Amino acid sequence: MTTPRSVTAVAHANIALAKYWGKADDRENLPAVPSLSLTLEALRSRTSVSADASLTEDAVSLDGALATGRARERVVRLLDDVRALTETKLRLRVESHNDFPTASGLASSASGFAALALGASHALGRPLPVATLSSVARRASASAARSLFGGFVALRLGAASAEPVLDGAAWPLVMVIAVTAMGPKSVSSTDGMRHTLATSPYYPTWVTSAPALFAEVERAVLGRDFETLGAAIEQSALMMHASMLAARPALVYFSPATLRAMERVRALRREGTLAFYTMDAGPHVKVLCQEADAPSVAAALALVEGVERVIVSAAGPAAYVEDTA
Ligand code: 2P0
Repeated sequence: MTTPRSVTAVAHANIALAKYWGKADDRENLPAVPSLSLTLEALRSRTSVSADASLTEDAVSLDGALATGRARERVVRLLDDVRALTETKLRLRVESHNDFPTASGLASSASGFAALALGASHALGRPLPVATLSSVARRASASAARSLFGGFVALRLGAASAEPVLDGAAWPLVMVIAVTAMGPKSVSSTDGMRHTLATSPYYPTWVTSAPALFAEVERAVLGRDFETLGAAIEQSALMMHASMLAARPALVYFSPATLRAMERVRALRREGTLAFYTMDAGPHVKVLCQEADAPSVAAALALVEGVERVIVSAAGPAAYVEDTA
């Protein structure tokens, strides 16, 4: 144990290659399906946390604005988990910044809660094992469990925490993100999952099909088999979206630009460039390709009508503590 202090923790966002959608246990926030993701270098959350004995409650600021309501509650609940594990009662001052649009389907909750869990345990002077931090982050947002680790990361069915599968440097794939709209998404992932579970006749099929797809994605990653990986990640994303589309009312995260970008990726393949798409709870299209093809894939996506910006990212590192004050 060390003394409480001020720290800045950094965590990178991750994009799932085998998707998580749906919960087996709402209270513990345990996913109903296994997932496997790639942590991304280009998207990060930087979270400063300091223990402050003069505070009577946690002070939370997100991207420069004081957090209130549900956003603040989720942060405080995570901090309560870290306080319970570190046997401290100190209140914390939290300032978190993302270097990409928040709540737009670019996984801001994943990197944000991962950085928060790491920063809080260090600020309280009791760094926790990474598996414990991953489990704490999972309770706040299941995808956040994966952002404690770098490269290819799995959150297995029933597991409390995520685990690394393959180092990013061992297979240097690139994710090209076609940002199609900057506005906040209309339905949060948590609400969208609840709605899909409650009303979609395709949800049970998604849940029973996902483990085999996850296994195929993991085998393809370990075997560095890009064509099999690509086919499996597209099916995982589309099967997940099919479950949402069959909900009542339908949950549609695609915009016209989403469909245009997907078609551009299929055309790239017809032209001989291997690239594969995945989409999350937002309209952006994330395209996985091999390193040498990244410039041409990025150039092609930038020309798609409705694509506002293209972000090119290599695999990113595990979450880390940046500095101390
Ligand atoms: C994923 N997504 O595997 C999937 C694919 C979006 C689509 O994890 O309710 O913010 O906080 O556990 O982790 C986004 O959902 O949801 C997500 P909660 P989370 O990346």
